[in-house]
Amino acid sequence: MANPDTPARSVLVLNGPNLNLLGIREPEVYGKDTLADIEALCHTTAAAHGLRADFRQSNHEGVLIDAVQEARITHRGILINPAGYSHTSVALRDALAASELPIVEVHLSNIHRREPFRHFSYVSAVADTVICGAGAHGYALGLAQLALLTEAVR
Ligand code: CA2
Repeated sequence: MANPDTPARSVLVLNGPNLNLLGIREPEVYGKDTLADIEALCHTTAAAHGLRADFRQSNHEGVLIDAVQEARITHRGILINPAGYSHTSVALRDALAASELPIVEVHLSNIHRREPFRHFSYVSAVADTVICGAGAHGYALGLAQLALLTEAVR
C-alpha cells in the first residue's frame, strides 16, 4: 500500500554494478549511451508521465539493498537494472519482495540471447514487469509501465 505522505509519485531508478562503465567499454553489447545519457532519458521520461525519477547506481550489493528498503516509504515504485546481481543475489530479490512496491526489471541486452548463466534472474519472479533487449529505450518503456503500475496503487 502506497504511503499517502510520499512526495508526488517519486520512483527509484536503481542501477547495479559496472553500469557506470556504459558507453566506455563493450558498446557492441550495451550500446553507446553512457549512464549519464540514460539518467537524462529517465528524468525526461518520468516527467512526461508525471513521475520524478530518483536515479542511482552502486557497485555494492548492500548499498542497493539499503536503497530498496528505504524506497518502501519514500517512493511509489522501483525500476531496477540489477546488472550482475540479477543472476546471483537472493538478498536483493528478498529486499525487492519486502518493499511491496511495483517493480519493473530492465536489462539493456537480451539476456536470453547471451550466455546461459544470464538466462535466469532472481529478480524476475518478484518483478511485475521484465524488459530486456531494448537498449537504453528499455528504461523509457519501464518508466511508462511504472507510471501505469503506480497509478493502479494510488
Ligand atoms: O543487459 C543488461 O542490462 C545487464 O543487466 C548488464 C549487466 C549484465 O551482467 C547482465 O547480465 C545484463 C552488466 C552491466 C555491466 O555493464 C558494463 C558496461 C560496459 C562495460 C562492462 C560492463
